[in-house]
Amino acid sequence: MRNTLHLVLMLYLFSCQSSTPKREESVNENIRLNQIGYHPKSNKQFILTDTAATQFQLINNQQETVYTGRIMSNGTWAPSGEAVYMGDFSSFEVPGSYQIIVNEGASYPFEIKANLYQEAWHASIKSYYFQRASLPIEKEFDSLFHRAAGHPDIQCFYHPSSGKTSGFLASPGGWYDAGDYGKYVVNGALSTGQMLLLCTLYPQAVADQALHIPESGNGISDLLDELKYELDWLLTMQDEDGGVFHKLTAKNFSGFVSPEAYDLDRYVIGKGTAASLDFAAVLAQAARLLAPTHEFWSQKALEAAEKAWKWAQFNPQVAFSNPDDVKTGEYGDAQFADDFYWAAAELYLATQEAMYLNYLQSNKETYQHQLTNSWKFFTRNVGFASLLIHQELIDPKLYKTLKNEHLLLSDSLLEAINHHPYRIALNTFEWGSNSDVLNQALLLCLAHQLTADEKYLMGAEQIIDYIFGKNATGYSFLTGFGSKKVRFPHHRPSGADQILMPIPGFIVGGPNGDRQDHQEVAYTSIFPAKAYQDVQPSYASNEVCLNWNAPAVFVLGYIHQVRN
Ligand code: G3I
Ligand code: 9MR
Repeated sequence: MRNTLHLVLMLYLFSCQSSTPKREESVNENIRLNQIGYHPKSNKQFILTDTAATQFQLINNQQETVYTGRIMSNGTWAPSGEAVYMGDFSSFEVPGSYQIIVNEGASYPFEIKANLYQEAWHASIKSYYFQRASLPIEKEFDSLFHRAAGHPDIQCFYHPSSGKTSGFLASPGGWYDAGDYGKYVVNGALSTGQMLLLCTLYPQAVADQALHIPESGNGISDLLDELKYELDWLLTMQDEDGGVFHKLTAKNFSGFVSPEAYDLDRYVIGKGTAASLDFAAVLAQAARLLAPTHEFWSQKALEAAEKAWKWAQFNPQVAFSNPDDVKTGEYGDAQFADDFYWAAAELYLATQEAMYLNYLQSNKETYQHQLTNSWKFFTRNVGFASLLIHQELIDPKLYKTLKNEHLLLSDSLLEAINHHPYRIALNTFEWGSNSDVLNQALLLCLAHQLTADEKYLMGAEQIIDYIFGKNATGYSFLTGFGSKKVRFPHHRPSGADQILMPIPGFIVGGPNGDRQDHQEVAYTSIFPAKAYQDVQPSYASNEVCLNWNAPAVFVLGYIHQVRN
């Protein structure tokens, strides 16, 4: 069976390669553009390096030149070590299939069309289904990537750091965090919270049955169903006293084995302020959203959230760091102001109780976007976003202040984009840099939602161009999509399944100048914006992760809603 699949895939890949490009010239990889394409109304730019060209042509699939434009210099960019040039064909709006042609060759083919991102967006959500622990991925829901259930997690040991000394915890379900099989509260809560923001704005954006998952057909949005799979797991991580355990992992990362082949004991590890507050925040957020469809569940979720908040009031400084015998992901965070803020915001919106509002008013958080480690800092932005989306529930003065600050931040991002050789707003490339650009795009989408000013939407789209190939590596960073595809992500299920292609719908970490895996991986460039290797051992540039996909789900979904 696997051999037949292999053959089918080889034929598939071969047919893709032989049908593109249409021009005889081979593809010039120095032309970097959005390999999915462009919406007719969006900015349409591409980047060019190593060129003497002064002009470009846009050709259609009959090889006719439909547009000619000038190549301009965007200056040099230190993070990639390149002289960067750009072409712009924004005014050309005719749907169709095209290529860019310059002296040195042709680009990958791409499309101009409406409804551009639906497929990529749905895949980015369905990736969470493939991350489900304790459940088989049924053939019925994916004929290629089906697999047996992994990690029942019904009898997990308590590590001493959890504060418990005997017994077991039943903690089934939830999503694997990333390429590893750990389940981490802080990161799971943040990722779920970011996607719940999209559900708040567009509750019906993902219809029931749109994703083809086990819950499809139950009358509820498939996105909400997918998020509830994680929320139900989060509920199992609360201790009787209201505090929330930090993570459920083995003591070490496993080898590249499939979920069902996993054989390391699982432990409930740590209990702390960040986990408790992020749990409180996301469950209060979900309680509000799921109340119409899951009334009883919502009451329980809100009670759990309030209990976790109370625990954090009495335990406001319990930081987590890995015990000596634990080597899995840390998600360490010793600053809790942002977590308190997010939790207070969601609890206020869910209950309208004055104490939460008092907290927000007397503990103002700086309105900024700190880069890298979004689970550490971005939680405050989820709180801001929830408050802004619920203008009707908050004090007009608070709304006005938050809105002004949001637009100031968004304007500074747009300013940075307009002066950036690659038309993005990032110059520092660390672990998970793709999530940094995506979180910037999320902020711009919200600015568009608050103002209906197209410039913010265009900024978000330019950032998405980067994700799908208009970047210094030329890769399209969502698995399964684009012409220059990621093939070997650091993702255990994809690595262990004998299938040539990785599971689709995952955003990989992206360029990382720190290259923490340099002993295992030979990087072909040490320029930070090019420090990316599509090889399985590259955990520092090519892993996948819940909190890297979540802003992609939000941004692709937002663009899909407002552009079509
Ligand atoms: O910010 C500093 C920078 O100032 C300094 O120059 C640089 C020097 O190495 O380090 C930077 O911090 C790094 C940080 O990421 C931000 O880039 C840390 O060294 C680096 O260890 C840290 O990596 C984290 C990684 O786990 C290792 O703990 C990633 O942020 C985080 O996303 C990643 O998360 C893992 C989970 O632990 C386990 N599951 C997979 C997941 C994704 O890889
Ligand atoms: O495989 C691990 C990956 O899932 C984690 O995110 C990453 C975080 O540190 O660590 C990976 O494990 C590597 C370990 O940290 C160092 N030795 C090589 C391991 C991967 O082969």
